[in-house]
Parts: sequence; C-alpha cells; structure tokens
Amino acid sequence: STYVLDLNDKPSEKCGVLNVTKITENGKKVRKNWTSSWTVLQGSSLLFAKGQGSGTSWKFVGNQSKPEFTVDLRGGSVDWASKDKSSKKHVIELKTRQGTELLIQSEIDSVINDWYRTLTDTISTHAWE
Ligand code: I3S
Repeated sequence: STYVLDLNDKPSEKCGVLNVTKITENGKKVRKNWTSSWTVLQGSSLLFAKGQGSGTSWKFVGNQSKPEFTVDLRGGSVDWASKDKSSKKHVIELKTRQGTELLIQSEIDSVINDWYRTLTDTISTHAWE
C-alpha cells in the first residue's frame, strides 16, 4: 500500500525520522510517550507523523495523510536537554512560545547534530516575525 503525507505542496527544508515525546503541553506537564516520528520542517513549522521502526525500516502507521501534530518554531528555543530530562543520549529540548516542550532524540549523533543546527537556524531566521 502507499502512504502519502499531505504537505500542501510546500517544499520541505528538512525531514527524517526522530524519536519524539512531549513533556509539557500548553504549560502543563504531560506523561512522556516516546514515539518514532517522521519529522518535517516547513518554513517555521515542524510537523510530526507517527510511525513504527527506525531509520530505513521506518514506516507510517495506518493510512496517514495528516501530521500527528505541528509546532510553531517562531519565538521558541532549542537546547541540549539536561540529564534530568532524559536518560537517553543526544536529546534536544524544544520549547515553543505556546508553552509546549518536546524532547527530540536520535541514536545517530550526526543526525541529531544536523537537526540541532537546523532548528537553531530556523528559530533565528524567523525571530522577528
Ligand atoms: O522522565 P521519566 O519519567 O524517567 O521518563 C521515562 C518514562 O516516561 C518511561 O515510561 P513509563 O514511566 O511510562 O514506564 C519511559 O519508558 C522512558 O523512556 C522515560 O525515560 P527516558 O529517560 O527514556 O526519557
């Protein structure tokens, strides 16, 4: 079967599979739920689509045509997560202006380093919007 993620024909600046969990939503702490997500950067929006597996064995769950959730990077911040946030290696903490905090992780350090740079650049590019 074929799976299509509707990206409204907008170009994507970067995409790939990452492990993601929310830790705070609208300022409230939520329970961690690490999931493998197809992650797409479009302008100042970061989209996540849930899937299964990792790396090249990753696949969408179900016939998914919409992102699981989207975050607005404008006014947000990115930093390496401190050890008390997660026992995993290579974890980025992303905070949005709307009060959502996400942890983003990859076992592959080049992958997570590229995302760190891209997210930092995106936030500074859109800083005055
Ligand atoms: O920050 P925590 O609570 O130690 O996070 C771990 C838990 O969410 C755990 O789930 P349950 O408490 O529902 O069993 C997860 O399986 C772990 O992955 C979480 O910790 P890490 O350190 O992997 O982010």
